[in-house]
Amino acid sequence: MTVEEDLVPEVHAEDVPQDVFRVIGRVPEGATDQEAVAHLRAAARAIRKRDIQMVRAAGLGHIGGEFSVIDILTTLYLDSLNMGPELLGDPDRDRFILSKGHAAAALYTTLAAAGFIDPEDLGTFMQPLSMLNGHPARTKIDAVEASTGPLGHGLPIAVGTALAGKIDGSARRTFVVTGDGEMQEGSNWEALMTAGNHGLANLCVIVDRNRLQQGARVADTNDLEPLPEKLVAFGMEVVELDGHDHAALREAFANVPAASGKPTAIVAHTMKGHPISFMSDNVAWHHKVPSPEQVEAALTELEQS
Ligand SMILES: Cc1ncc(C[n+]2csc(CCOP(=O)(O)OP(=O)(O)O)c2C)c(N)n1
Ligand SMILES: [Mg+2]
Repeated sequence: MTVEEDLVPEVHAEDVPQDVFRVIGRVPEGATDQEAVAHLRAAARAIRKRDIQMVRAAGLGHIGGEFSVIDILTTLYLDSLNMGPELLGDPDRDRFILSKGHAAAALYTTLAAAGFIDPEDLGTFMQPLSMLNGHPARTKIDAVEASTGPLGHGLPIAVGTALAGKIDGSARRTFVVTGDGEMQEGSNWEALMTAGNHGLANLCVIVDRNRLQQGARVADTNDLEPLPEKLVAFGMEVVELDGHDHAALREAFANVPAASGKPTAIVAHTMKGHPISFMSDNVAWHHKVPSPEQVEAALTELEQS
């Protein structure tokens, strides 16, 4: 079997369970910190379960980078963003851009959990004429603020979006998630330089620091370190945290805009494939499709997580 055959297997959707997925909704108003974190943990578990089923059913996807970013997406959409389906027409809503657009299935599942898209539509992921393309399309989904996929574009778009918000005198904030391998693209550093120069305090850049890119470790390809120091030098307010810690993520997002007036850059330490034992921190799982047995094993691990 060639590597490509291994990566793009013949799939039969009926081979794997397709759970009924329902809108989960935001952390309820007035929830304690503990209740909020419990809500987000349960939501992230459900999102991972549906995501892996979608990837198996489609025979395509990027499960490693999806599982590394799901806790970040869940915290943003179900708690931190001033953004909900009823606010889509409000120019002062917060904005979110998934610059690492290959993690689209994680975004779609989170958008369904938050009520932006019909959970039923998740079953169409990657099918002909589906709005759920392999990479998010602004032209197909209202809640997608920018089409992404080619790496190195989402952060520059987010900087323009944040600059527009500042010019408008709006309180809206712009959040963007980049991959760490993606930070090797020079366009990101031009964008950061602009954000620092313009003091875009309404911008929050989250680097999904899973230390892996496609087929290799970031450090073995084009090392980013010392990443926090570089971000400071570009004028950022830098926060380092565990990107799977919902409490830490909530606190960091709540602190945007930073009192210093600088843009915020969050280095979110994550694991690709988290928390699945045979995927976590394993370079093979960038876009490998799990077998039905691996889906079952992952679902069991998620139940116990
Ligand atoms: C400009 C560009 N070059 C190459 C690719 C193919 N590609 C998709 S994902 C990826 C690796 C990205 O690694 P990283 O940013 O670390 O993402 P993560 O580890 O979170 O999946 C590559 C090279 C692309 N989408 N865009
Ligand atoms: Mg990475």
